[in-house]
Amino acid sequence: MASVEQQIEEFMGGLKRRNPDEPEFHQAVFEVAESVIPFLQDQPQYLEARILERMTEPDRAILFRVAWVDDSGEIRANKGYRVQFNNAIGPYKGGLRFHPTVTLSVLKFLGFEQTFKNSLTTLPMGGAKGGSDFNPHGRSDDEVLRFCQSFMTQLYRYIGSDVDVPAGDIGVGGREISYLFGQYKRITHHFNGVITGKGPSFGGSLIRTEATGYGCVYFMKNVLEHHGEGLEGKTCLVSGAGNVAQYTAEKLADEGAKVVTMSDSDGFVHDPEGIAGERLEWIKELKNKRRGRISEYADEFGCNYYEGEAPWRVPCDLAFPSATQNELSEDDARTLIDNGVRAVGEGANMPTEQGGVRAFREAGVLFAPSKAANAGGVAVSGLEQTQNAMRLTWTRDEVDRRLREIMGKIHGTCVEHGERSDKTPEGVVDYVAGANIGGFIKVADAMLAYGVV
Ligand code: NDP
Ligand code: 2IT
Repeated sequence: MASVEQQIEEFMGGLKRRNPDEPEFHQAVFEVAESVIPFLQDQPQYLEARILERMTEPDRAILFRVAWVDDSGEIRANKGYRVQFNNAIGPYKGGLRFHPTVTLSVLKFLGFEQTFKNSLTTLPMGGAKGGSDFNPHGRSDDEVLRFCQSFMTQLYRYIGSDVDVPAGDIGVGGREISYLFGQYKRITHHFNGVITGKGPSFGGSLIRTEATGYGCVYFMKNVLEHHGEGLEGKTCLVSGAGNVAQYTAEKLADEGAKVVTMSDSDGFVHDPEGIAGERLEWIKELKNKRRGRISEYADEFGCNYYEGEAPWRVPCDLAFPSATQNELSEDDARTLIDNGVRAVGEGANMPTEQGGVRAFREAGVLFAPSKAANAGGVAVSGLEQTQNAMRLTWTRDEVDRRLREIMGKIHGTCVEHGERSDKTPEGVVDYVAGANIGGFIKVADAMLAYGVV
């Protein structure tokens, strides 16, 4: 029998041969394989049934053309995608991303991770991801409307409230979800929970907008408390200034922590006074309404702006990468460790490069991987589906209570499977292993039950 390391290498060799030129997908699978293959050594039922091989092949990937007309009357064509990764435990569920960096590799990594994340939430949701290389930056509302209508005209036949339920992600917020749902309804005449993140007047759940950021902070609170610490008084770095970053910052301030940075793709602002209260409201207005740049914050509040840089060299206790994948390199991780970082909560999906993840785990930094830490968003999407199916709405307090409870359960699952890891020092839970193994088991058991599918 080959050693565990050889088995991982062989597995990854096969995956790379079958999926050439998909570096993000390889990275996401490697992180899982590294935790799950050692676990499988005592689980012959999963090994014999080749569950991991099957779980790394999407059920299907749908590719389509999105043609639309810009404001100057020019015809444009973008790529559209929906990767339906795995529906073993429930209808496909996952966001749509509109960003010029979107490729099949990016959506496969996201759909694969989503399968594990959704399994961790305890709700019945499979994994999917979709989107387009369309760039909404600088586009008028009319252009975004025409694009969304064209996108949905292609997508609608592949989704449904019991089939596949999209939501937002980078570049897809309340405006885009409304345009997409409006077009779905117009084509099909169906008003149902086919998409989540809707406005509160047409079936959206309260707290969905806040859920990813709030959930990430609730998860971090669990992590710190489990290790005998708390959030109060902690200095925090947040990257990004979008949906996840805004509500991570908001909840951190509520919990008595201080957020000193936020960023966008042009650079970051460092505000030692703390980004909270009216300063944070100003950022929401800037990003959600005026759609401006984070550099304007530095002019408004008289603090420093660093063009072309990420915030990771600012000394802190906690770091929350909340912008995009691979935004925190191994070097950044070492700088954070040298500066005494205690914990990292991944608000974005796979924001830390592989070498960075290894460095954090080896150094005993409490590292909360995205599958677990940012699962609050999709969890409240799941609660939106529940409310839509029941045709009623829960109060803010009710949804928030359920979100806290779910983040606590995810934490418990991670501890159960990550407590006795040899990848982290004694006494430090390995949340990477915990999330990967915990997410895997439920999906794997369903696939075993179905026979050969
Ligand atoms: P938004 O579009 O609201 O915000 C994205 C932010 O990240 C913006 O500040 C953007 O800056 C920045 N950003 C995007 N791409 C890059 C890049 N290539 N380099 C540097 N900065 C970049 O997206 P969300 O807040 O919704 O998503 C952020 C992350 O969180 C993503 O990884 C997403 O997958 C993940 N996530 C989102 C969930 C949700 O519910 N929305 C749920 C779980 C995870 P700029 O404006 O300059 O582009
Ligand atoms: O990455 C994610 O979990 C999301 N973008 C949210 C998906 C959802 O269906 O709410």
